[in-house]
Amino acid sequence: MKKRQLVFATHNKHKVEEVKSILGNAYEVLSLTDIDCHEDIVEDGDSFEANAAIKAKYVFDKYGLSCFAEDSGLVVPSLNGEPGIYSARYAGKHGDHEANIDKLLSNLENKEDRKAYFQSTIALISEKEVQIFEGQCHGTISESRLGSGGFGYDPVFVPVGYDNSFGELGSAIKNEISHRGKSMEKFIEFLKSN
Ligand code: ITT
Repeated sequence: MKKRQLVFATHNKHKVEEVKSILGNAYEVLSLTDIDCHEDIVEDGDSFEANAAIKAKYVFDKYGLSCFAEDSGLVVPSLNGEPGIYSARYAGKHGDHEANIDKLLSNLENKEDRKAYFQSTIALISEKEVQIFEGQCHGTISESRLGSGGFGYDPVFVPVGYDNSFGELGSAIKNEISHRGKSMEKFIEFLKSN
């Protein structure tokens, strides 16, 4: 049987890998590279939801393809919600994960409250209708990097109930408990019922 194709409007190859692994074999996931879209989509919304919808709408309007996009980030309440929607470019350059972690650790140096959560917001668009699916994963920010697996802030994020960071826990555990795992679970339920 031919697999159902899903276009995932992202340039982030780590997200693609995680989403493919969470979705399993039932779907074929096409990234922006796969559909030959190499433009930078300007994410100028003021929320995760707005930015996810901007990415999905861009692809829908330009290519006429139903697709989904995900906007995610790390929220640290004691830093007034930073880095939040600016997580990918917290230290200035988009996707400079090492510099982003350095800035986060430095800003948390004198803070007792190191609680944080990851947010994942998926926007699915088909025939102009947008559906939103959300997931969160709570934890704390470690004093220094622990492990080197995953991507982004994974080496400094220790999820509730664990002593290890996402950088140490491996993809199977991460996908089970992560923000993306949770938003994808709701997304998959929706796909199954439609
Ligand atoms: P696309 O917009 O192309 O999907 P992106 O990396 O720019 O890719 P976002 O704008 O959604 O994606 O920013 C997400 C950032 O949040 C990401 O670059 C990391 O810094 C952080 N982040 C999100 N999920 C994460 C995760 O599971 N582990 C570690 N960091 C994560």
